[in-house]
Amino acid sequence: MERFSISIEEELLKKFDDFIARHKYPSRSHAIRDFIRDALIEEAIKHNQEVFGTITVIYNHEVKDITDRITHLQHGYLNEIRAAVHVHIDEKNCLETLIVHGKAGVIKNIAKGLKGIKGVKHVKFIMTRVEP
Ligand code: NI
Repeated sequence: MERFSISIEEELLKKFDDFIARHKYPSRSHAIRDFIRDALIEEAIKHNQEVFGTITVIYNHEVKDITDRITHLQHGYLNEIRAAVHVHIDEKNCLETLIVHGKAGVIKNIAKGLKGIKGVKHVKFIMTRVEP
């Protein structure tokens, strides 16, 4: 590991230390490494790099043709959708989580496509990638 020192305003450092305590980071170094990775991942997403992610969808399966529409959309992304898990929430509602891998822009399009299907109640996605 390399070491480096940084200059920081006293008040900002105090806020940082409080943040670290609230978020249970074991050290300042650990927190800073986490922030750097976050920044690199955000930049990679902006530049449409390859990412891994999950897309979680909540929908009412009683809405006409919704299951077919969701399945049809997924078949359009054979290379990106690596796995899918389905859970029946109650009589009407389903939760499906897709594990995806591909260009960030394509992953966003999958999420947008799902949002546009009638009967879909909520879509949430996260993207990440391996950084050193
Ligand atoms: Ni279901």
